[in-house]
Amino acid sequence: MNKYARLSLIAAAAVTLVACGKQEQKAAEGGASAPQAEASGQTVVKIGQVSPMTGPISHLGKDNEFGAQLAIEDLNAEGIEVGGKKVKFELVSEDDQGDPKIGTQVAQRLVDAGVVGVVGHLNSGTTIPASKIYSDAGIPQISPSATNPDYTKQGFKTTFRVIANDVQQGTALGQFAADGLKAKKVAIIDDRTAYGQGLADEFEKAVKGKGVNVVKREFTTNTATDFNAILTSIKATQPDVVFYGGMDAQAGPLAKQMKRLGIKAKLMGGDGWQTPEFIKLAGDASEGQLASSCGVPRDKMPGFAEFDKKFKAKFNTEVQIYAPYEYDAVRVLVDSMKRAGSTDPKKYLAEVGKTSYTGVTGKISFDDKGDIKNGAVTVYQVKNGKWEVVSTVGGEPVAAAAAPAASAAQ
Ligand code: ABU
Repeated sequence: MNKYARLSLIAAAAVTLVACGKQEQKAAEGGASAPQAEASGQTVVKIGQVSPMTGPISHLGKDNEFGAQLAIEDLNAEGIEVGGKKVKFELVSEDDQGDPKIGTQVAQRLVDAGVVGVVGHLNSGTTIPASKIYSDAGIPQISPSATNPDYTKQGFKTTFRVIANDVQQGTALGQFAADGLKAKKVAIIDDRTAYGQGLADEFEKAVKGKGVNVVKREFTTNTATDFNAILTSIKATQPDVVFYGGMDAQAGPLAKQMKRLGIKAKLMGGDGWQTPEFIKLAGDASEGQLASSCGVPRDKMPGFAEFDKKFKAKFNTEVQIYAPYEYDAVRVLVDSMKRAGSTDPKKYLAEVGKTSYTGVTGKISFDDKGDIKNGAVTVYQVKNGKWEVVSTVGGEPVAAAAAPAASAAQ
C-alpha cells in the first residue's frame, strides 16, 4: 500500500469515528441511545430540526435547537405511547448555515436519515426550497419561524407554520407606522432575502395604502455590517421612519450607524430582529426602536413562564425568539402521531392538518394551506434597554387557567 492509500485509510477511519461520536451525542440529546432504547422495547423515532447553527445568526439557530431539545426531553420523560407502543424520540439536528443550497442538501440528509417529521428551517430562504424535498418524501415540516407567505402557497400537503406570516406582519407594521407613529415619510431597506425583501414589500404596500410617502427604497445583504453609504443617502430625505427588513445581526449595527449619523427617524422592523441580541448589538442606539414578533406577548402565552424557567436552567441563556414555537412544533408533530396511532408519516400526516393543540405559545390549528389560524402580531419598543409591548393585533384567546405546563400536551 503506498503512502497516499495509507493516508486515505487513516482519514476515512477518523471521519467514521467523528461521525459515530456525533451520532451518539445526538442520541444522548433525546435520552437513551437508539440501541439502548430498542433493547428496552421502545421504538426509536427520529425528528429532524434544521437551523443556521453557524454564521451571523447562529444564536437564533441554537435558540431553535434548544427549543426542540427541550420538547424531546419532556416527551421522553413523559413516556409517550403511539399505537400502544412505547416511543423514544431522538433529535437529529442539522446546520443549514442560513444558505438555501445547503438547506436543500441537509433536508435530503434528514430524509435519508429516516426522520419522520421536521421542525424548521429557521429562514424563509431555506425553508421554501427545502419544503419540496420534504413534500416529495411525504414528511411533515413545521417551521417555527419562516414567515414568507410563499412557503405555504406551493400546494404541498406537508408544509405548516406555527406563527403568523409576513402579509399579517407587514400589514400590522405599516398600519402602526401610519396610525401609531403618524409617519408621513418612510425609507425602506431590506437584505434581499426571501424574508427581508418580502416583509419590506408588504410594509411598503401597507404604508402606501395609508397615504404615507416612501422616500427611499434601498437594499443590502444578510452579511453586511457597514450601512453608512445607504444611510447617508437616506438622511437627506429626512424620513420619520427607517424600516429594515432583515435579521438582528444587521439591524444592530444599522441602529448604531443611524445614531452616529444623527438620523432622528425611528428604526422599525419585524421578528428577525425583535430579539435580545438586537439590544446587545445596538447598545444605547436600540432605545426607542420598534419591531414586531409573530405571536402574542410572552405574558399572554399559556406556557411561557414555565418554559422560560426550564430553558434558562438547562441552557444558561435567555430565550431569543423562536424557541417556544420550536418546542410547540415538535409537540404538534407528536400529538398528531398519537391521534393517528402511528409514527409513519404516511399515516399521521393527515392528522397534522387537523391539529387543535394548546402549547407554550397558545392555541395552534391550521388553515387548509398549513398557516396557523388567527395568528397574532405584536409590536414592541425598546424602553430602558428592554423590549416592551406596544400593541397586539389578532391571536386566539386562551384562558390562563387552562394553560398547560411547558411539558403538558393537551
Ligand atoms: N421570520 C423572520 C426570520 C425567519 C425568516 O422568515 O426568514
